[in-house]
Amino acid sequence: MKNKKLGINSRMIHSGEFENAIGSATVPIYQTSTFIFDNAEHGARCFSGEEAGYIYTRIANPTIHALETLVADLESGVKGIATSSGMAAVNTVYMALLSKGDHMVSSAAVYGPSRVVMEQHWSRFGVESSFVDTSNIEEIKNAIRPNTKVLYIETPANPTMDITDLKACVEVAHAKGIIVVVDNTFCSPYLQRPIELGVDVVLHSMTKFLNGHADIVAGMIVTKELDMGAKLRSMMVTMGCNMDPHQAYMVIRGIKTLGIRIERAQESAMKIARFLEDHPKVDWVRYPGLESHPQHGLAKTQMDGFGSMISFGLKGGFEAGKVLMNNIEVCILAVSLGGVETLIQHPASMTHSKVSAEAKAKAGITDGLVRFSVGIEDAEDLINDLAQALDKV
Ligand code: LCS
Repeated sequence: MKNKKLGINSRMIHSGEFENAIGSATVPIYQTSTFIFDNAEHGARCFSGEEAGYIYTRIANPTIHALETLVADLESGVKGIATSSGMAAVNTVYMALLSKGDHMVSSAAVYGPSRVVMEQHWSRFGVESSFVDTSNIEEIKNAIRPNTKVLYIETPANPTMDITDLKACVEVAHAKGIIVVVDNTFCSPYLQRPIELGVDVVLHSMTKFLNGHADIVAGMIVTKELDMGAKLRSMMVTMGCNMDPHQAYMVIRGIKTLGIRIERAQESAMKIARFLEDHPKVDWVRYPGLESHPQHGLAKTQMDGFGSMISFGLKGGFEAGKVLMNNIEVCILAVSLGGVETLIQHPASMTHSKVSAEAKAKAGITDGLVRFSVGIEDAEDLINDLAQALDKV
């Protein structure tokens, strides 16, 4: 972590550990499944932990290690554990931190599968869960039980854009020995570093902003403490949800432009949010940068910028939203987010379709909600595109 004192944009380019044997300007792709031992004794020492050394790519690989140390540095953590996808990161955390009879309190609005896997699958192994509005600290306090082990938060939440006060959560949870986990996908470390606010574990779908080019699926876990890092790494290795070296190379490449991509996208997002708020066919807009966002004040202090995710609803509800989605020309109708291209999707029938109707209603994921991930195209083109599609509504 020799670059710790540099600014975050410099660290995006220069952080990350790798042994540079021949002066490569970028991190090479070590596309190998296994590593040669000097002799039998060396192999035994690597396995016993007596000597550090690469053994097998599911356990560790130099390209993946460079990415893990890079993201850990950006998140102000001590250990990074790369995973094959964001869901692999979510499940590694659930499996390592929750046992039969344990309970998790989570934001009600989270990425659909992060909730569904808990309610439909981890419940089969005796793990209990409660999904509450974590933007209201009282709801968290009321949901905590004697067996609560994990508080799991998404802020801003997918797709409602609700914002949770992380410092307040840490205070409440740590007083009861509860581990705080934050899915930081919507912000990336460029906009929010939960570990600096006391959070224990941060995870990412790096498929989104960190990679940023809609061409890779990848995940990452970062921990505040070394022991927690070792525990989660051991679970990732055992479950076999490791990253591939090529995937790691692509994400390292993407991260180099994370700062400029986010600056550009969030500048456009602010303009688009204001355009939508003023449009007669738009019923409501949820963007942390708007004064009308209920947690706008908290967003200003907790985040270093408002990001590029917007949720909104049209006066004509879902039918009007469908007309909008079917008539966009520059924006792309697709799930995922955080890439250079602007994406539009309908959570109730797409990313959150497996969440029960009752849970969706309680979490504020209404049928009329349309989610917008602003890319780095010209803002004027995006606004003109929305305007022409809204004309058809
Ligand atoms: N966490 C959040 C906040 C996400 O938005 C996603 C994916 C995941 C975790 C899972 O990551 P993955 O395994 O896909 O890398 N979110 C998606 C979305 O909103 N649309 O498509 C995927």
